[in-house]
Amino acid sequence: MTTKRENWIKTTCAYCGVGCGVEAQVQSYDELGNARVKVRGDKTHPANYGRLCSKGLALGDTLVGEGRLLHPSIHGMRASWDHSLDYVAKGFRKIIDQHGPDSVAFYVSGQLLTEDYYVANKLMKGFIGSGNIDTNSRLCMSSSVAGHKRAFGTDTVPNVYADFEQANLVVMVGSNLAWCHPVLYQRLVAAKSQRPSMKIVVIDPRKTDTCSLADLHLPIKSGTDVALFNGLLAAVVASEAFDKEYVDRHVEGVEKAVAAAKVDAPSIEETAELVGVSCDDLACFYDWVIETPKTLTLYSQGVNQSSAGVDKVNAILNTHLVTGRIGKPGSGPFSVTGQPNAMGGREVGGLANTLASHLEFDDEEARERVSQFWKAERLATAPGLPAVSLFDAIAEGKVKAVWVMATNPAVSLPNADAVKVALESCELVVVSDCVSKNDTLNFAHVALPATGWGEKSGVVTNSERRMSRQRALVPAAGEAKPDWWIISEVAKRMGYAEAFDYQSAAEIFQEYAAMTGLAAQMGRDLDISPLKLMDEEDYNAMPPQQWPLKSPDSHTQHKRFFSEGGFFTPDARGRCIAVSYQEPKTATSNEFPLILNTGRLRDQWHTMTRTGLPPKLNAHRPEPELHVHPLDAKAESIVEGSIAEVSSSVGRLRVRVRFTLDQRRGEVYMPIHWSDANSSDGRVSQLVTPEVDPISAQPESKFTPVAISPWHYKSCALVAVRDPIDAMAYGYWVQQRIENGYLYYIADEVCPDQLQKQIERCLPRNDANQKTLTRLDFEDPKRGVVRQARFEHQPQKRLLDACVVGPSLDSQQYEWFVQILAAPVSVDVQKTLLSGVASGSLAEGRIVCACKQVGIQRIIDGMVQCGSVHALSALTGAGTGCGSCLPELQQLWAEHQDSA
Ligand SMILES: Nc1nc2c(c(=O)[nH]1)N[C@H]1C(S)=C(S)[C@@H](COP(=O)(O)OP(=O)(O)OC[C@H]3O[C@@H](n4cnc5c(=O)[nH]c(N)nc54)[C@H](O)[C@@H]3O)O[C@H]1N2
Ligand SMILES: Nc1nc2c(c(=O)[nH]1)N[C@H]1C(S)=C(S)[C@@H](COP(=O)(O)OP(=O)(O)OC[C@H]3O[C@@H](n4cnc5c(=O)[nH]c(N)nc54)[C@H](O)[C@@H]3O)O[C@H]1N2
Ligand code: SF4
Ligand SMILES: [Mo]
Repeated sequence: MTTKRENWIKTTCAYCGVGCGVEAQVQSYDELGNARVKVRGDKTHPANYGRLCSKGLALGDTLVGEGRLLHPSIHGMRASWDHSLDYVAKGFRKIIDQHGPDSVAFYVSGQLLTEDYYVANKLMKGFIGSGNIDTNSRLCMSSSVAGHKRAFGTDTVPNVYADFEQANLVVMVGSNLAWCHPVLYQRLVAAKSQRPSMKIVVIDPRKTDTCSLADLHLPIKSGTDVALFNGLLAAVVASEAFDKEYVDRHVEGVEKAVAAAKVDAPSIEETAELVGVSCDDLACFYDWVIETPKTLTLYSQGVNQSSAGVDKVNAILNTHLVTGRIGKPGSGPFSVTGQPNAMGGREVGGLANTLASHLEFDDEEARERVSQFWKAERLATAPGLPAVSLFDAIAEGKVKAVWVMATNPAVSLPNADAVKVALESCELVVVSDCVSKNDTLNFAHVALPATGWGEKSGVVTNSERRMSRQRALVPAAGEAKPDWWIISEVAKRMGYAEAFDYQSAAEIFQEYAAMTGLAAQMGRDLDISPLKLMDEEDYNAMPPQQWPLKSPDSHTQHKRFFSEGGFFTPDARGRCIAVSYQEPKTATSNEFPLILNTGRLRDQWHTMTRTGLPPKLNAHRPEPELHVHPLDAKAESIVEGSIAEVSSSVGRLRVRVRFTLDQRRGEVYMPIHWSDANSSDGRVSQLVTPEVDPISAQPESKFTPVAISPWHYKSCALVAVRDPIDAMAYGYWVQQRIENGYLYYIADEVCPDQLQKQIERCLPRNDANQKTLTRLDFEDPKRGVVRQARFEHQPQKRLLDACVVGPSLDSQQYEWFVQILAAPVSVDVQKTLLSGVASGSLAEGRIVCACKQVGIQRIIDGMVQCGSVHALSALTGAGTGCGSCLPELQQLWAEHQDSA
């Protein structure tokens, strides 16, 4: 084994754009070759200084063989690498020869490493000669990219994480930081507890866990951010916060922007009315901004994923430009990135409308230099298709071959059913992934196994422009290969051997670093050219460092942009952009009266291919739920905890309903994580209409008009099994990975008796085993519920499977099912199965704290003994791991105080 046992290897987290430093230690390997890997935060890493969130801490538990794609296949048949690479190269070559370079495309991802991304971009734009490489960052960061370019001349994030600690006012817009960037949130919590005078404002239509830190929450109507920030712009320019000197020296376009803002926001009353918050709250927000030079505005998908995404971004940037509060300690606009290498993809030019290295297609000199640098045979001369149009073009047969890498578009693109139809009709679909099963792989003609986190090695760049190394910890699973290798091998087979003859990731990184020198010479912001001198050893030892990087050892300072102007526009002045509030492209109607908002959960990552594996990450929110204001639900005769049907103009699905006052009336919310791989109906993007921002082409993922209605099912079941069952036939099902097995939430239109028979038929039968099985049936005639369990006696007594079937199941009562296969067969288990009422260790309730596995029941019981959240945390253990559940603990505490 190549990994040294005692050594802690420094690497970077696989998930969000915070880019936390991780230290990992391989402890041992089991007989199946699965590594046991211990993970802790890297105290020396400037992104997290040792902290990790629940997902980061569980990274070691995702390094399991289960579900991995282990070897290449063509049309479902195992194939050698050699044959598969030839097949892909020939397939692409043939289509290009017949139909031209724009008849093929790559659809890539912010989960690729910089080296992978660089090579993919070079192959498509430099050698195939098409702009048709786009990335899932289109769905994520493209509005911020476009907004930055409009205001700054380049895609530059001006500030750094250290500003979180230095700000006196932090405004979070469309960001659920507590769940999506938990370690940054913890930095804010720590800063505020040290300096309670620091103020926090959250602007989000929903009341999220992030609001538990907020001094002010503005639950604006979805989509109205431009009006809100136009109001702010009008207010700041009329106040002492207007920095005339900075504006005179460094900013253009202020007058026009302010004039447009005043049309939108003639008075604070009218703005408050439009955005749907109280006049007092709005005035308070504006006053705080005016009186606080150290204001940091942090924003994310509530801003970007909108048909007015770019305007939202510029509305925010305008307020910073006119106050000169940009790139200074504690003040500036801060777009936080989503994926681990969202920023790296933007650097290399992975978006279809960027050429390479922050250089643009419309710049002839840039094209010439890039062409020379790459010795490109036929450099693309124009931008390619952005994601949504790309899949339209596939459906229309204009794009005939697509290679999908490290993303799951059949789940994550809007109008996801149409994406499936497009893939189905495509002549050649190649998918590189780490898992053997996801919704996109269902359409792959060629499936190529890629190395995943813990196996792969390269560079990622986080939200503050800091590049960190991901390092391999364990050997690749099966025949998996690094993405850069797969792409380069195909490139060689397409006839570009010289340009893609890479021996290592280090070599690619050196080339990329050298290329940024071109950009720097042409007056761009991105420059890491000194790193081209690194040799393999330097690369392996590379510490986290931030760009721009004028010399290899300048990584110790914090680097900010624009405090003294120096924008990357022809006249070096920043631009205020005149923007006006526009109603979202699709309006609600009588047919679709509610607005569907979509987003993330604390412990899941995207389509769950990794975070769906460790049972402890599934316990917090085991089933997809639609959050609805009770009055909206009651208006449609929908009951709390029941399953409703949700429909939009493009799709329809069934989902469990949860009432909450955290939703505005008229708006509902559903998480993005479930897919066909683990549910009948959880793929929320099948509802999302494919509207995009006219400038960035980023989809409007947070605003789809929908209707809800009750689904009249007659029976429900929970089934705990040791191996997966085929649940396809049921009207509604969700699969959850639990300790030692799987749990299925099932509902159907057949009566309970019939459902029970169906379930029995799909339970694993092993006739040889029948003699050693005990089967127990418990009936609860009052509730019409049947509980059933099968015990195995050899080789040891254990519960084989268990189910409960009835006309309706109050989920509160059956949370113990999650633990049933992990519990030893004790009196508690038998009693619980008999009565349906949990006792002993099964009485935990829904899990709140993922690290310490503390359930809601233990927390509620603990409240009576405790005088503070702190004491409650100490008593129950909740929040003493990564701390990501502390906001929820605080909410529960507040609710408890209220009811007391
Ligand atoms: N746990 C977890 N963390 C993640 C991820 C994950 O999958 N799971 N994914 C990562 C990725 S790739 C990304 S991009 C980030 C996303 O991070 P965030 O952007 O913080 O996450 P979201 O939940 O998508 O959306 C944020 C909030 O925008 C609000 N919102 C919706 N519409 C509007 C609006 O019109 N105006 C305003 N002001 N707010 C609105 C939503 O209610 C939601 O609470 O998270 C990253 N971190
Ligand atoms: N409705 C709605 N839709 C959304 C969003 C939303 O808020 N609402 N958010 C959007 C955003 S911001 C994002 S970022 C996207 C995310 O959406 P996706 O990118 O589609 O989601 P993931 O599950 O992260 O898909 C990554 C895939 O790559 C695989 N993978 C992981 N590592 C590697 C690797 O190293 N190499 C290769 N080849 N494969 C790898 C994983 O197994 C997985 O199948 O979803 C977007 N879609
Ligand atoms: S905040 Fe959590 S998910 Fe994000 S990088 Fe840090 S540990 Fe990973
Ligand atoms: Mo994202």
